[in-house]
Amino acid sequence: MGSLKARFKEKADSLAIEIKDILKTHGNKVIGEVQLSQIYQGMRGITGLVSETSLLDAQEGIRFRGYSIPELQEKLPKAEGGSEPLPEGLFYLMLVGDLPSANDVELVTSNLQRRSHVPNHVFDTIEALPINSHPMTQFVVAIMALQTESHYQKRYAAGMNKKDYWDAVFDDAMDLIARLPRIAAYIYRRKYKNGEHIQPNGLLDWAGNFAHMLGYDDEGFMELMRLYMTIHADHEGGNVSAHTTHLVGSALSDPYLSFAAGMNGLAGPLHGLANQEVIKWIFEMREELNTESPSKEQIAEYVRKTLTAGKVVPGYGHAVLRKTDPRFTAQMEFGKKHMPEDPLVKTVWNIYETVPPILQSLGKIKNPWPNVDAHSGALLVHYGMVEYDFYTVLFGVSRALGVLASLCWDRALSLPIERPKSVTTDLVKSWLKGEGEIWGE
Ligand code: CMX
Repeated sequence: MGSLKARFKEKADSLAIEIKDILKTHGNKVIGEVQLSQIYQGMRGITGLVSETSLLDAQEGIRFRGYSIPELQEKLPKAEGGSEPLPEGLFYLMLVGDLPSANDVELVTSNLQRRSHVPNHVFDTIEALPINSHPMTQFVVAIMALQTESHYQKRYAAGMNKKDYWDAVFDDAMDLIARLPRIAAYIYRRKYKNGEHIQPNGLLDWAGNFAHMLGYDDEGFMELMRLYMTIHADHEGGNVSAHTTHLVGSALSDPYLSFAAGMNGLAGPLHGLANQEVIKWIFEMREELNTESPSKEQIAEYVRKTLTAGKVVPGYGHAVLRKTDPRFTAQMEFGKKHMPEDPLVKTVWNIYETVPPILQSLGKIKNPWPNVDAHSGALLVHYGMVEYDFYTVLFGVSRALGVLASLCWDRALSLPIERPKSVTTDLVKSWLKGEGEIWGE
């Protein structure tokens, strides 16, 4: 079997032919209708994108190339002595579409190790930022500084044939995934550990080495990182970080520009930043109530207070999901196995029993159940990572696996520049008076 790049290209070429055929025969097939309310309400429920790497079902949750999270935990190769999947294996699965063997994953790990050098000017750029800059700001600035290394940008400037776009995107995607843990760990050690940096350990897997560079060599934390990097990697194509990366990439911006844009979206509190908001909210609750272990009644009272103050309960609700997020469940299982008596983790479980009926009683929230962000912070705090404003960077490193695999597919399938139609309310009003023609009628 050839290299990962060759396997990807083979799969992409065959799907491109299939898609051409599908569109030739069924291109006019109507797959849905759009109501006026949807264009004012975040395009919720409008199918308008193709993303090959994963698919979200409102009731069942995420499946990566058809595999649920428990199935990934069972079928993907693991580190020696470990029981959580190696995220490099998920990357392979999302990119190629087949489950990797242990040898396939080893090859991805060593390929990433070879590509992991971060040039000094990236660290200098991070150092130029005030230390109190938010870690996500430092992360995005560092990704932009790293853009000097883009194969795509250089080859495009030299007149690359459009048939080769995918090839340059593939190399940039691999380089970025290889280098992001080093950059993220640098930001963490700079901001919270007096700039005492830790050199990579080339004998470790991608997530294990990330844990090591962050300063956590505990095997439990390494296992948590493997699970964390796996479950946060992708959530189909319409979420803000995935959609933004795809959209910016559609203008043929290189993967560094596209991924940095996606990370700016991930930094929003309704998206990835919710993971820091959850722990901040729980810490504030504990401080206000002066207890490490608030009762369910106290939690309920605090939730009502949060809602009355016009704030969201972080970690709850979802634009597509309509049940408990299986990514929450996977983390709950991890907690039961590794830290069942941890008071913060138990508080997360008590919140899970308390919040949904309260949100449900409001009558307007479509999904009262927890999402991925409701649990992750408590597991990190257990191992000593209490600096919650760093959490979204961890999410970002993981999300690179999904959105960059998708970007490879975008260019390999030659998807065009994205450009949906927008309208003004004046035009809507004229439609309603019967004066204008509504598209599609
Ligand atoms: N707490 C309080 N109110 C909530 C809520 C929550 N957790 N979730 C939804 N609502 C409110 C909405 O703000 C909206 O109120 P208004 O009508 O007054 O504007 C109403 O309920 C209806 O919203 P919805 O259709 O159920 O939810 P949306 O699809 O619009 O939004 C989401 C989805 C995730 C942004 C929202 O549930 C939310 O803000 N949750 C808290 C933040 C969070 O955990 N985000 C992380 C999501 C996962 C991720 O991307 O990482």
